Amino acid sequence: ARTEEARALERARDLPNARTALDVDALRRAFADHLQYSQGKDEHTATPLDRYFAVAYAVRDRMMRRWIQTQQTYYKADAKRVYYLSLEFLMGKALENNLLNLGIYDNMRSALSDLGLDLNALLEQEPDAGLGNGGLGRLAACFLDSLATLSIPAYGYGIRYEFGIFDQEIRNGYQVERPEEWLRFGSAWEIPRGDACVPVSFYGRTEHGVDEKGRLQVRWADARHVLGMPYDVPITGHGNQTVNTLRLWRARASQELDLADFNAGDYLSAVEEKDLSENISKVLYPNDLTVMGKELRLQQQYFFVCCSIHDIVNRHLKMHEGFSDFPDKVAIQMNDTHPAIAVAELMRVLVDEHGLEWGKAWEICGGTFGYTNHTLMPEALEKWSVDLFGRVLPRHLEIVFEVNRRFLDGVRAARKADEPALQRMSLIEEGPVKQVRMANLAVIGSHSVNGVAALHTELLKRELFHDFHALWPERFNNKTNGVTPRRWLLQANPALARSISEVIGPGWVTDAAQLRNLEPLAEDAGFRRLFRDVKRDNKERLAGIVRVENGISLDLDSIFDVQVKRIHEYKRQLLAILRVASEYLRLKEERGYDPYPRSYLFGGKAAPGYAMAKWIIKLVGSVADVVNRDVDVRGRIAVAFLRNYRVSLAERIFPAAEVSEQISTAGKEASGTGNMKFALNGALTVGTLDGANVEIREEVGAENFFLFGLTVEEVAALRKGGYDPWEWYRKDRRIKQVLDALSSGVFSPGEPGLFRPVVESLLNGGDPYLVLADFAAYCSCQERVEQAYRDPDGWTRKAILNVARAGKFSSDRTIHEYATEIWNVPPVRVVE
Ligand code: GPQ
Repeated sequence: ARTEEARALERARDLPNARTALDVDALRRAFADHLQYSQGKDEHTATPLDRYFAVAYAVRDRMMRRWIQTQQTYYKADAKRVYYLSLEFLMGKALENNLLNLGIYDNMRSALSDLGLDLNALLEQEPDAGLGNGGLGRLAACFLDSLATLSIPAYGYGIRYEFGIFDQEIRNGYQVERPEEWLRFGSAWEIPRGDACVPVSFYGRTEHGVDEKGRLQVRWADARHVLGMPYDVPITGHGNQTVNTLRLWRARASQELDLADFNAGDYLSAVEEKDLSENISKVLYPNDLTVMGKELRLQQQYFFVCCSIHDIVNRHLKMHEGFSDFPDKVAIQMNDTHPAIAVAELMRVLVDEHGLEWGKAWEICGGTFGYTNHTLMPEALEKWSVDLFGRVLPRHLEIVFEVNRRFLDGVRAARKADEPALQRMSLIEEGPVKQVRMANLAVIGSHSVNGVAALHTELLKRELFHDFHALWPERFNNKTNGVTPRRWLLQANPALARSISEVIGPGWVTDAAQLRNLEPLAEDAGFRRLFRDVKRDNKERLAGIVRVENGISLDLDSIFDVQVKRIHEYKRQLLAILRVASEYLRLKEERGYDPYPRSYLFGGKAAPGYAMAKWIIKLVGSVADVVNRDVDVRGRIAVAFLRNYRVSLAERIFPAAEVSEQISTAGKEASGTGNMKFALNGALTVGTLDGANVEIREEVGAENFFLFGLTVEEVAALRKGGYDPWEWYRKDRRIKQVLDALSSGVFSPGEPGLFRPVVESLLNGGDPYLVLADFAAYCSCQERVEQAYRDPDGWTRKAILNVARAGKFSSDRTIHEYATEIWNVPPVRVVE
C-alpha cells in the first residue's frame, strides 16, 4: 500500500519544479532562493563564498532526484555492484564538474551574468577536496567519474579526512607544510547519514568456544569501539541520469559504549577518550609511495574497511538470503594494499558473524576481491609487525595465520612450489621482527591482480610476484591507467574542447576514441592556427598565476616546459633541474650560445619527512632565483617553482604546457597519469621508456614523442656491471661543471655548502636512480625538442596528433576493461 508520504515524494519527484528545472530562469531563481534561504544573505551582505554556496546548492538540488532514482534503479534491478575501496580520493573541486556533467554550465553562467556575477570567480571559492597524495588518489577520482558516466552501479568507499593533503608554502625556498582545513566553512557536497553508523572494534582479545550446536565459535572480547559515520557525496555521470555515491567514513566516539561508562568525576578524561577515537579520520598520511608503519595508519585502514564491508554485506542481505550468490552480486576492488585487511575482515564477518564454514567463506572472498598494484618500489610495500597487528586486530591475525597455513599446506601438497618460493609467498615474513605482508594477502585473497600499465604488469609478473605468477598465471592482468576527459579536457581546456567539438562534434567527451577524427586537421593550416592561439591563451592564463605567485613575468613566446608531480628521487626532478642549471652555466660561458627561449615550470609536494625531496625543492627555487635575476640570460631561460601543486592548479597547468617531462628511471614509474593529461592537451612528451610512456609513444607515434634514456634492461645491465657515477662525472664535462657549481655555491650565494647533500647522494650515494647515466642523453633529447619547436607548423602538427591519439588514455576505456574483465558488472541505465 502506498503511503501518503510515498505519494507526496513521487509528486515532488515528478513535477518539474523549482529544484529540478534546468533553464536559465529557474537557475537564477534557485540561486536567489538559496542565497536568501540557505545562506541568509542579501545583496549587501553576501560574500563570494555565500554566492558560491548558493550556486552549489542550486546544482546539488538538481542532482538529488537522479541520485535517488539511481539508487532505486540498482535496488530494483538487483544489480551487481562494484565497490572501489581506496584510502585516497583526490577529488579537487566539484562544482564545475557537476555543472558540465549535468549539461547546465552555460545556463548557469548566463543566469549569473544576468545578475552581474561571474561564474568563474565563484568557482574559485570552492576549496579542493584534497583527500589524496598524488597519482593513486587522483586515479580513484577519475575512476568515479568514468563509472558514473558508463552507468556502472558503483560505490567509492574511503575516509572523510578532516585534513587532506597539506597546503604547501614556500618560505625562503624551503617547503613548509600547513594544515589545510578544507571543511572550515562546510561542504555543499556531503550528506551525513547518521542512520547508517557502523561500530568498529579494536584491540582486546579473542575467546574461542562452542555454540549450542557444538560449532566452534570465536568472540572478540574486551575490544574498544569507535563509530563510523558515513558522509555521502553524489557523483554525477556525464550526459546520463546516473548519480553514484562516494561514501566517506568519519570516526566518531562511540557514545553508548564509551561515554556511558564514565561517571561524573571522569568527565574530562571521557572527552579526551572521545578525542582519541575521533583522531582516526583526522588526517591523511602525506607520504606517497612510502610506508611509515604507524599504528594510527593501521587503525585508519581497518576502520574504513570494517565500515565498508559491513555496509556491503548489509546491502546484500537486504535482497538476498545468505551468501551463496555474493560474488555474483558484489565485486570489491582494492586500490593498492591499503585496504587489503578487507580479505581478513570479510572472512571474519562470514565465519564469526554469519557462521559460514571456512572453505565456503574463502571461496566467496576469492570470488569477490580484485587487487590493483601501483608500484614495484620496495619502500611502498606494506608490512605490519605481527606484534602491532595482533595487538590492534587480534582476531584478524588469527585469520591471517589460518589463511597462510591452508595456503602453504595446499601448495606444498600439490608440489607446486619449492621451499624458498613458499617462504617468499608466505603471509608472514620471518626475521628479527616477524611481519604480515599485505601484498601477499591481497594476491592470495583475490581472483584478479592487475598492474597499471603494460610494462608495469610485465615487471610485476617477472619480479615482485614471480612466484605467485608461476602458481596462478590466470590471475594476473593489465589495466593501463586513464584519466577522465571531462575534467582534463572539457573542463580544464574549454577553448580547445570547443574547437575540437566544432570540427568533429561533441561525441569525444564520452567516447575519446573519436578524437582520432582530429588527425586530418593536423594538416589544416587554419586549425593549426586556432590550436596555437588556444595554447597561447592558456599560456597567458598560467603566466598570470605565475606573476602573482612567483613575481616573475614569463615570455609567452618561450617554450613552456613543465614537470609537475610528487617530488621523488625516482621521478628525477633532479635530472631536469641539473640540466637547467647546466644550460645557465653554458649561457654564461658561451657568448654565442642561443637556445630557443624556455620557461621551466616545476610543481609538486614532498613528503614532510623526505629530506632529499625537500632539497630538490630548495634547489629548484635557488636555481630559479639565480637564473631569473641574471640579466645576462634574461629572455633565454626562466624558472619557477609553483607552490601547492594540486588538482585545481593542475587544471591550469596542463592546458598551457608544451613540453611534458616524464623522465623517471626506467622500471620505476608504474604508469603515470600526468603524462596522459599533458598529451591530451597537446604537450609533447620528453620521456623514458617507463610506465605508460611506452604506450603513449605507441599511440601518438615515435615521431611525435621525444624518447631518451636507458631501458629497463640497460638499467639492470649497468647496475650489474657495477655503476660508478664518478666515471660519468669525470668523462662528461657538463656533468662535472654543473656538480662543481652546485658544490661551490654558485646556486646558493652566501651558503656555499648548501647543496653538498645533493651532490653527495649522486657521487658517493651511488646515484641510485641513474641521473648521471642518463644526463647526456637527456640533454641531446632536449636539443631535438628545441629544433622541432623552431618549426611552428611541424610542432603544432605533432601536438594535434598527440591530442587526436590520446583517446586510449581515457579512464572510460580503463573502467570498461575493469568492468568486463575483472568485475563482470554490466551497466544499468537510469531512466528519468
Ligand atoms: N602511486 Cl603505490 C601513488 O600515487 N601512490 C602510491 O602510494 C603508489 C603508487 C602511483 C604511481 O606512482 C603512478 O605511477 C601511477 O600512475 C598511479 O599510482 C596510479 O596507478
